[in-house]
Amino acid sequence: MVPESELKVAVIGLGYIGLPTAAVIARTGAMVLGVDVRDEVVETINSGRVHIEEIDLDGLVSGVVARGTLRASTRIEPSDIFVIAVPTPFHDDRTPDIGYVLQATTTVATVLKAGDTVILESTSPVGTTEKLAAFLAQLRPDLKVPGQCVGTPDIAIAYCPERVLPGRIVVELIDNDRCIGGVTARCGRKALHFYRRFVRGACVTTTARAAEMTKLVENAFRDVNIAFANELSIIAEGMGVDVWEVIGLANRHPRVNILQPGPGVGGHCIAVDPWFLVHGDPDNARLIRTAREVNDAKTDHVIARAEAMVAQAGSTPIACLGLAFKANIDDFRESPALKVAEHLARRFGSQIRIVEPHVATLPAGLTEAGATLVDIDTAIETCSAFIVLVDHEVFKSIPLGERADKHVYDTRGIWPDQPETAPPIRELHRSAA
Ligand code: SAJ
Repeated sequence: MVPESELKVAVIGLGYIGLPTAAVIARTGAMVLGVDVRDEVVETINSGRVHIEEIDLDGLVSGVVARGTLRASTRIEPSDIFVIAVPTPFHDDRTPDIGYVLQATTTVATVLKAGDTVILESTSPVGTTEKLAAFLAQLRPDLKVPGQCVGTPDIAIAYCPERVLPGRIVVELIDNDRCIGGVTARCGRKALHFYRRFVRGACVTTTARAAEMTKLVENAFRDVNIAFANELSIIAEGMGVDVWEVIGLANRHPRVNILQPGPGVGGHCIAVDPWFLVHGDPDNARLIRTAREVNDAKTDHVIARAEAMVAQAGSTPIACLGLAFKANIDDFRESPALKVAEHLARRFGSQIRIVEPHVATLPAGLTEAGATLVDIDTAIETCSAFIVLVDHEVFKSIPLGERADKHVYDTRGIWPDQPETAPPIRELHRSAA
């Protein structure tokens, strides 16, 4: 094994996963080069700062940059290990787009040499790592590529999905188990040695296809379970029952563990990845597709109820609490809260006030529609109606649940002790009796 201080690692893609991964590897003493196409991201990191909000990431990055074990560049350099952590979005028709993975592969191919290891971490449709190998073989016919050659390959290729939870990324990068899928068993073993340098959790090897599917299955599992909670919330609303109370009671059963309903599912993972499975087998992925549809439909349901509430509240200012896709983070990707707020702002314009403690300015769409960003105290003073879209910790301490003079629509159940929170009508129009 190459000694820690001499190991050169290139991490391609310095986003929510790539940057923390690069920093955690750099902390072990390896020399890490982070590569990104965005000049401003490279400059920010090289000055010891971060462009994303994530607990403990700023201190970690400033430390490894100061120590000289992490630096960023827009250009790749020869390395021993290449970790690809670029986005894998879907096209408008929801078919997977692995364009960034192939682009990163082209970049790696320019400096790849015998003995190197290429690891894909991006969430990918089953078969992507094999495609990456075939593509590399085309780009570098001088190298023996695993799965594409006879005899011992010159390089190793593996798939190892990230599984970290935004808000806990730095901890989970080290503590979570890793599932490492080699294109061949030898590739898996080489990648395993690398992950053992910085992962405390168990590292388990398998095939690349199984590792790819495992990642998709994990997120589809969560999506299906959230869909169950969201479906329950609409059924309970129609029956005049507090869904959070029912879930709390049902979860007292030793084998029941229902998740929490909300305004829909956001983020770049759970709202996207299940479609990769559906695309892989459209005829049989029936439950997975339905779960996606149920979760998306929950956002439309919340929009309709919120619109009814605003219309009934008259021309008074309305506060939307939260824009992020989930609690205590600044990430708005695929955020149902943002979708609801944008919809309300387009319809009700300057009547809409946004409270989002994690940002200094509103996204352009909201500002253009006339919505304004206010702090929570201003909202309490000036707004008569509140729509809770994100369960940020700071909102939980607001005593709005006890204010009979405010209309409240709490889509996250952050004031669960208030019997009025969930049932229909009273939930929406809790005004002075
Ligand atoms: N949500 C609910 N109810 C719940 C739990 C979540 O409505 O009970 C919503 C959240 O508000 C959010 C969305 O679901 O809008 C997703 O949030 P999340 O916390 O479930 O997951 P992510 O997207 O932050 O991270 C997930 C994680 N996957 C799993 O838990 C199986 C994480 O471990 C993955 O690494 C990450 O996706 C990823 O990158 O794939």
